Amino acid sequence: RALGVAVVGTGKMGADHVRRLRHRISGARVRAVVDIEAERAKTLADAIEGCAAYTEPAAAMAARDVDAVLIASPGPAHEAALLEALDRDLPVLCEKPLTPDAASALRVLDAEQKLGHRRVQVGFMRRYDAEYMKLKRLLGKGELGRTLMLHHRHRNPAMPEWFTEEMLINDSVVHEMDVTRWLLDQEITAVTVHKPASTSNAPAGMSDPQFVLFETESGALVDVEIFGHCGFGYQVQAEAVCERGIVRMDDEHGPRLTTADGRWGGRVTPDYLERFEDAYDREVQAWVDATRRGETTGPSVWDGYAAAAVCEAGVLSQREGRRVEVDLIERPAFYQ
Ligand code: ISE
Repeated sequence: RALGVAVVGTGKMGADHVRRLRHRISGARVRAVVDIEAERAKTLADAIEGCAAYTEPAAAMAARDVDAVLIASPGPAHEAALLEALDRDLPVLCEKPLTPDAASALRVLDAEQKLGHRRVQVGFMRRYDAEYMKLKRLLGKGELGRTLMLHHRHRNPAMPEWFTEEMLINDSVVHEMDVTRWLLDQEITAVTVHKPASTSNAPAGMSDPQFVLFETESGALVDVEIFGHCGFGYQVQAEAVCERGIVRMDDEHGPRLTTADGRWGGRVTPDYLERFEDAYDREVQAWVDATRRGETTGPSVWDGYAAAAVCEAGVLSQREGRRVEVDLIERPAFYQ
């Protein structure tokens, strides 16, 4: 039968996943939606056949027709929902960040190991983006030799008003932490955050853009430009500098036009939901398919923990303006 999914959190991301599960994904049904705002959950559930509304994740997880959980609530609410789902041995797709800090991520790591099998896929959707997958494939072939540097650019048109300076690191740059670890197949060992001149579009108290430097186990240097209020659109680019060549992914995902007024170029996507639409679809379909086979694949709790540990170093560096080493436990055999 189709996988019965409870979606926890019905904000921007949760609502988009509900739409995706209903209209773009095969083999799944939305059976429950959960939000602390009861009215919001009810309005959403009322529009979906066979779907009930809840304000408590545990109540939704206890429902008879719920087989799996998609967590899309704000990061600080993830730990409780994850532990509840693991306690019930329910498969989970958990939006990034896994949890807001390394200590809470470690508690989830412990709970999954106690359970004895993987149950959680972490929502690092860039691993499912066609261009990142191409980049990963090229680097993996070995023809280009070792990767010496990675340059990332991550630009958002504007951030919501509740977005803090720390979130530039643990909500936005967390994606580059994950893709860097994944592309290079190694851990990030230290982080330094620099703050260039700030745009006047940034809210009071937020220095924006920021320039983040990662060091990795092999000695590769990785820089990230994070720009929260660039104004023009949503843009994610990466360039790998290798011993025998360069691989670059930029704005090629859309068509490039030459127009009557003598210009050429493409359109910049307005936000991440559009830019990564295909990646989200591929990610959620992979989760549904694996879950129905009784498997858990994709980014693991270890990946979520490692990113949280790098975030912690990043936020400290952002605050104190110095290089901070990443404090990581040894990788358990369970996650090898
Ligand atoms: C947001 O939460 C995301 O996950 C987006 O992918 C990222 O680009 C954005 O900066 C974050 O705020």
